[in-house]
Amino acid sequence: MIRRAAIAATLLFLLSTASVSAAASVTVQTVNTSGYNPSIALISLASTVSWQNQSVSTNHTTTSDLAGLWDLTLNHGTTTTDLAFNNAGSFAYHCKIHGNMRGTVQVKMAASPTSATLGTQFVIVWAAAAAPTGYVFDVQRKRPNKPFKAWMTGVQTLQTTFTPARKGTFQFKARLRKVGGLSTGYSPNLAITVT
Ligand SMILES: [Cu+2]
Repeated sequence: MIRRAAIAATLLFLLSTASVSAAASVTVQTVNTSGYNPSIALISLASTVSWQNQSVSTNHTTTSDLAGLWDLTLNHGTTTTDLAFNNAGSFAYHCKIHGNMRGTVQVKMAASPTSATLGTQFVIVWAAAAAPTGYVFDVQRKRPNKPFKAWMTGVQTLQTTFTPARKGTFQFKARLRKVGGLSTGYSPNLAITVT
């Protein structure tokens, strides 16, 4: 799910498939042991979270709550550690040294276009790179005036095409799930509008 220094390649892939641009990276600072600032980092698919440890003497970690996704030491002395997130979802993490330090990385889905007339084919994207080995994606869809329902469950594809059969706002959200195990939270909702 996570790659260091592979952002350019990922972006090229994303642009070529869905014409979606990623937002700039978000910087999360640790000044002392009180927590991560901001505690919620909202990023576009394939964007980067840059953790900056501003402490003179205290090390921290950024460690995914879902064991094994990532576990990095943030060394003291204003060092920076970058991670790119290539799967949509809500990724809770913590510091292994200071248990009260908790944060979340929210990775948005993408669509192209995001608004179009009836009959248009949309590309709905929940990943810019394959899920880690042993993981799959769950994607839910919300039709106009209906609740969210399972749409793609346990898939390994990164995106799909979707041609809505009616006008209105459709929404989507995705998560990463370990086969037979725990999952991340769902991503923020992605909305497309059919006029
Ligand atoms: Cu810490």
